[in-house]
Amino acid sequence: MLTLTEFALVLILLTRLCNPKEWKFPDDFKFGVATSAFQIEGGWDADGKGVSIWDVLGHNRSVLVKDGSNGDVACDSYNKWEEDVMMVKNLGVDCYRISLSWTRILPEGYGTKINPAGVDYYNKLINKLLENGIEPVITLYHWDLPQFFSSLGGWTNPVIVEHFANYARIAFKLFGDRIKTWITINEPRLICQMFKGLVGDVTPNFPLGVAEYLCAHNLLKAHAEAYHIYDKEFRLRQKGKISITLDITWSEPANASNPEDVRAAEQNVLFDFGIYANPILDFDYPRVVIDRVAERSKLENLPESRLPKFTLAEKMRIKGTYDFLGINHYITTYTRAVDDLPVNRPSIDIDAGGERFSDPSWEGCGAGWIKVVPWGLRRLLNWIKNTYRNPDIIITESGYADGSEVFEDDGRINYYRVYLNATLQAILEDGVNVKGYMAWSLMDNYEWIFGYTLKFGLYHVNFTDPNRTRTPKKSVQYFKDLTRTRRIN
Ligand code: PNW
Repeated sequence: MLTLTEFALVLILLTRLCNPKEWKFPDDFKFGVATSAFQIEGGWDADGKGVSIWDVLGHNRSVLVKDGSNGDVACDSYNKWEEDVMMVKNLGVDCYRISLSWTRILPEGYGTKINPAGVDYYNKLINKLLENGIEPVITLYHWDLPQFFSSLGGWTNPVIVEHFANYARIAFKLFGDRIKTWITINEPRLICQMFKGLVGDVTPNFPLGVAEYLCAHNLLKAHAEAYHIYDKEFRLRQKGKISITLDITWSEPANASNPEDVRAAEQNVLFDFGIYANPILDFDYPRVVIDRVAERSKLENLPESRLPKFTLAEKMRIKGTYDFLGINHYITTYTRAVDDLPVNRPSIDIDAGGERFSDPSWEGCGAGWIKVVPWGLRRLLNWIKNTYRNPDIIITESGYADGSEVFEDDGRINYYRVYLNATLQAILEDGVNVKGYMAWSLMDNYEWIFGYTLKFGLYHVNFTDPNRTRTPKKSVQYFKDLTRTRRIN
């Protein structure tokens, strides 16, 4: 005779056998690869392009870049775009995420003086992708701010909102007839917290703990304006979707049975990610962010909170401005609760509290800040599902860096295998609505302040060769098999 438990186990086994859930990506799931304009195009002053803050950083302050390099030529995609399209096609992916260079289209950054050569470049690229059955996914802003806005304080100045809206409208008008997926802004956290709304080498008196919040505030408004312009003026005819891409670092409590650690870990996610996600997917900034910044501002004897307040009308205008949620994910850390640091100089890190660390046993890669922790991705996907009513999610970046030239890139292959498996677990076992996964990156490229020292590409690029020759790494074959079978081997 079977006991009740044994009977239950046999029953579960039988149901599993009769209904084997196919370990396969759903038919509507999209695979893709991603790049961004400044990191690959080069042609920094070609055919009437205007100057961006990253051009200026690379020319005047390249000491800030690890190898002293700039993006003047980068992967030379301004000239080699046809080859890029063939590389994407070879992978068998459904889409290619690129970004537009604001100053290639509007050299001055503001107004309506459009550069025809820039428009021509993106038209050719978009059309070629479509001819080859690849969907172009377009990010309007991937960090290359027109230099003009820099002296005005970049994203910390509210005038940016109308100028971004103006640029967005021009882009929808020029290219929207062929674009089904738009992303307004890539990774506000990095723009505001790492680069302080500019490019990051801030002066000693820079208002830390203030500028980051001003930047976030303006950026959220700019995103919402672009969304509403699309919604009101273009959606009916163009029938696309539009949202934002937020980067999310997963923060796991150091000790899950210690409520203080649990609170500290979630607080970190809310300060990094919720500060942008909440106003868009819920309403206003997260309560804990509002309260903590107000409380600490008071301790600092400030007349009001360093976190600006939205009016009710603004909250309403930002709420719901997403057709899906784009996320970029690279990092998982543990967080433990620590006593708040004394009031000294304000900083967003102190506002967020807690202490982050990673497990030394986690496998690393060329980029010290990336560790291979696939369960972090699964947890964060579930957290988003539970916190924001299960939105459609597109993973718009995820990737692995080598610190040197590696062609037999088994580390990268393993990374994609385990991260894609975590994605599949989230979809099939947890019911998270993940609709796509884009690998960062199609090819090695200009990795911001790391210059050309970090290699994220599926294709290798030879940066000492004037031809910028591209060569497939072993991971290209892995991706071809993945997109053909839609299974993780
Ligand atoms: C993203 N971090 O940046 C960007 O969207 C890409 O342009 C970039 O090339 C890619 O990730 C790889 O770095 C990030 O330190 C940079 O947490 C740094 C972090 C996260 C994202």
